[in-house]
Amino acid sequence: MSTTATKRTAEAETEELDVIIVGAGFAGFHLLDRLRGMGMSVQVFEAGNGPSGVWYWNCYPGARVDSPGPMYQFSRDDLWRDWKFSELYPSWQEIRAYFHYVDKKLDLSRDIRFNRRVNEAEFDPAHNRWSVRSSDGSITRARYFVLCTGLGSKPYVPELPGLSDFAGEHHHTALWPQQGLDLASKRVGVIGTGASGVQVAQEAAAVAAHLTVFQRTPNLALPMRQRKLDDDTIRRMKEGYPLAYQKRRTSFGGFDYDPLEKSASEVSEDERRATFERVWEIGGLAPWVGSFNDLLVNEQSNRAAYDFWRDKTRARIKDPTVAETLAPTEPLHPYGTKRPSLEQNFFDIFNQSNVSLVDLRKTPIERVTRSGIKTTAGEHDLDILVLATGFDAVTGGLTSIDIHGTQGETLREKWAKGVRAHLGMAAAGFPNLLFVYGPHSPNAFANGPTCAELQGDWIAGLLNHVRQRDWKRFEATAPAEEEWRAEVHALADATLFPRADSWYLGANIPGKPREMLSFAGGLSTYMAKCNESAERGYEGFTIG
Ligand code: N01
Repeated sequence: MSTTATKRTAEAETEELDVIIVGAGFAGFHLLDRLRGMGMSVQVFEAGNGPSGVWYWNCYPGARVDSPGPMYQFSRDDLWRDWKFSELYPSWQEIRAYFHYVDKKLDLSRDIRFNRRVNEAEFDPAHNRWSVRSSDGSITRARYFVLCTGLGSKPYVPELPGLSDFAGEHHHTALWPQQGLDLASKRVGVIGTGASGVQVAQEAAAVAAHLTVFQRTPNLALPMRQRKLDDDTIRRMKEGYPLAYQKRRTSFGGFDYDPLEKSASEVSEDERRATFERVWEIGGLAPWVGSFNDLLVNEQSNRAAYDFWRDKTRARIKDPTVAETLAPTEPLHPYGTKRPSLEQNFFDIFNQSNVSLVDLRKTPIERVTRSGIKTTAGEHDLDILVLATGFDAVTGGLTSIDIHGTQGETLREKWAKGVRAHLGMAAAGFPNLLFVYGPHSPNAFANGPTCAELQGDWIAGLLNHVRQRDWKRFEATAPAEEEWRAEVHALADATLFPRADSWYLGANIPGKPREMLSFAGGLSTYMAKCNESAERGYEGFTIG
């Protein structure tokens, strides 16, 4: 922190806490409750004006989670017993309502400071304290600093020449106006066809005068199989919750199912087809992570899955040119190596007369003009431009805070040379700092609430261990984080993931090192390794 900032510390607030947490999403909520229950003084700093993490910011039309509601909540029975989502895949409105429900039940808000974005933090080695500065100028000190900023808290807006000239409204999906924006009877353009672009396009197609979707890479989206849940269905589903929550703690992806114990390469053509059909009917992420166990490692199996997806998808699209753009004969990247989104009628909207598709690979954007978008093929007049262009994912939420460690560099500077994060939760040179859902943890490959609970409990265990011994400081060692990095990369190299330019690899952000950011070995293996480290007295950390 600058000298000015340091001076301010003396003059301004001198509040001392045990723990500062950043972010009031699933991870922040879970840790606040756990650590407070251990008798620690804890405060959560949250940039939004309310809880729910990404769901506070992502309130664009159609935003909804693509984990089923029973999995997308805390596993505590005192919480799930009295809660019900009305749809299998809940909307942002219902998820926000869920957070308010949990907040009230656990009385969390009294320790959350909303509208406080944390901008800067510095470790003071003389006192083993973090000084944390937030957007209102206040500085708070704490023994431990825990970042629960999530995967997608730093929106990415690409450099589009002329964007500021646009006369209509333009918004990134994750910075959507809280008061909403009416798309009805407007000419709407959507740039990007990731999960956000797919969802907003589906809604816009239903009400807009015209919708133009600007696609650079096809989304190998899977059928969501959304449905309403009546009370009777919910009651029956709840009978299975205890087992499902037990299962999700030990599964590969933090869901109540695992990939099949069979590879697509070992079965007959008929069996392969029948299995693809079966998981397709289940829908959701099942055709991705509930299917054959070699789809993401074996090229032939992967191609079979792609061909199945392509044929199913093309059958829904009337115009052959549009079909070839949305679901090409030859895949642009292996199936499932970019995050498949869940769609309800995404491919059908292109049969409507008010929807058109622009293939940016053939006709790239030249510039944004006052009245719309000019591609190499012509102009598209728009009233509203939606930037569904994604995030500086996984690391962006952490590196956008100026976090000064003990080696004279910020976390951003350290990771500009490639991520190093022991067990995906701690970094050498940054004592008493931990992060949940961070790089080199299973983040992108694990259901959020499961990960929040498991990593949160592990972190609570570490802090308890340190506190009981009255130790002042813990820190990941440099060799441990190098070893962990090598393991993360080796796991990724054994898969097809490195063959796609995805946010899993940071490849969507110009200048970001291209490297695997997620532990691809599964949540259960990951937690076993974390627990092994704990059993050996937190191997890979210096504590004292
Ligand atoms: O972002 P994305 P997202 N010109 O990075 C395109 C979670 N999430 O917000 O693929 C033109 O996936 C880019 O094109 P390309 C979920 O984990 C979950 O949609 O790089 N296009 C891509 O099509 C998800 O995976 C939910 O060629 C440009 C799109 O923008 C993650 O967040 C809902 C461009 C970005 O897609 C991110 O999803 C929403 C440019 N200059 C998000 N730059 C649910 O739970 C980028 N693009 C349902």
